[in-house]
Amino acid sequence: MQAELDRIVSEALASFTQAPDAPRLEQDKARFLGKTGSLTELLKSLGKLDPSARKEAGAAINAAKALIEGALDARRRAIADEALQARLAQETIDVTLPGRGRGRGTVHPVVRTQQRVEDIFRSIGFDIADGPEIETDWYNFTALNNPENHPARSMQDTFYVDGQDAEGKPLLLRTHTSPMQVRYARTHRPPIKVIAPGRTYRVDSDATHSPMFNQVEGLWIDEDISFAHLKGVYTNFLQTFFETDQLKVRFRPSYFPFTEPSAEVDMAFESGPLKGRWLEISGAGQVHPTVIRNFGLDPERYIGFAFGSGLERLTMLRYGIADLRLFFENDLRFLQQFQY
Ligand code: 2U9
Repeated sequence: MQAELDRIVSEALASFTQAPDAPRLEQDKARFLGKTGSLTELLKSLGKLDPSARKEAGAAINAAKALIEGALDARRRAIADEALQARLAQETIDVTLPGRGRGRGTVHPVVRTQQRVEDIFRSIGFDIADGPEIETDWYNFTALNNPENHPARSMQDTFYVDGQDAEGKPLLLRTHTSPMQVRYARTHRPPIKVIAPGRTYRVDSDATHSPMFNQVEGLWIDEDISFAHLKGVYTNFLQTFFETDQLKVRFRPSYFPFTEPSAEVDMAFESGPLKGRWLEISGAGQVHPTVIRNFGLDPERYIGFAFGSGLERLTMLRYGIADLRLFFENDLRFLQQFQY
């Protein structure tokens, strides 16, 4: 009996050691400890022995069983440990590497200027208009008192696109944001107090002109809005936008078909690197009676002012940017400087 047990134990220990993985180990276990395993068969045969021999043999079998189970457990742990070590070796991560981060985008500086302008005018009760970039001749030119033969209407100055309006006239890319205000004024009752920011298009391309640029125009129409209101509102706007009271504004007589009288607006910083230099910043004036009539209003009753400024120009002066083309090149080294 003992020889038989020794043989089974050494056979079990040898096969456990050679088992390459957990499934094979469990199969091997069944050969010794399973229902028909060799050790189990020996246990079953105990019944045939007389009681004294049975006790001795039972103790010997249990000792052998304990040896086998101990070896089995040790091999199970060894296999699990080997598997863990293999996974760890394969899945090494360098926990000292910096995180990848997702990179935060920034708002384009010209868009940021548009947001600032909107915030300032909203704070004094102006509405913000929106409208189409493809316009009709009437909204872009006629409503604004441009004569039929005005050079701005020529193919040299304006981008025309395929298609035509109800009058059979060709469609065009708006050359200013004014048509948005005409649309707004024709659908709202006075007081009309609105700004219209957005993209505009002109056939023009050099160091200081881009075929696409952004404008903001403003319009305030009521029964008693004067040039004095224009001077107050626009001076206050510039001082808020540039965050300084050290800023002078002057209005120089000029001409536009849609305003009468008309003015060029200049500003000069009283401190800083641009100190004392007059800079053209905008055009403005009292809205022409013909334009008021095109709103569907009586020019004998309603009067007010309008102004127009380039958003790229405002942005360049605010940040000290010398070259307009930087806005359109999408160079991240430039754009990333405008975080806020
Ligand atoms: C309506 C009536 C009148 C808007 C005005 C200017 C003068 C002007 C330029 C500034 C720089 C265009 O971007 S720019 O090149 N604008 O000089 N704009 S008055 O007058 C209006 C607008 C809308 C209904």
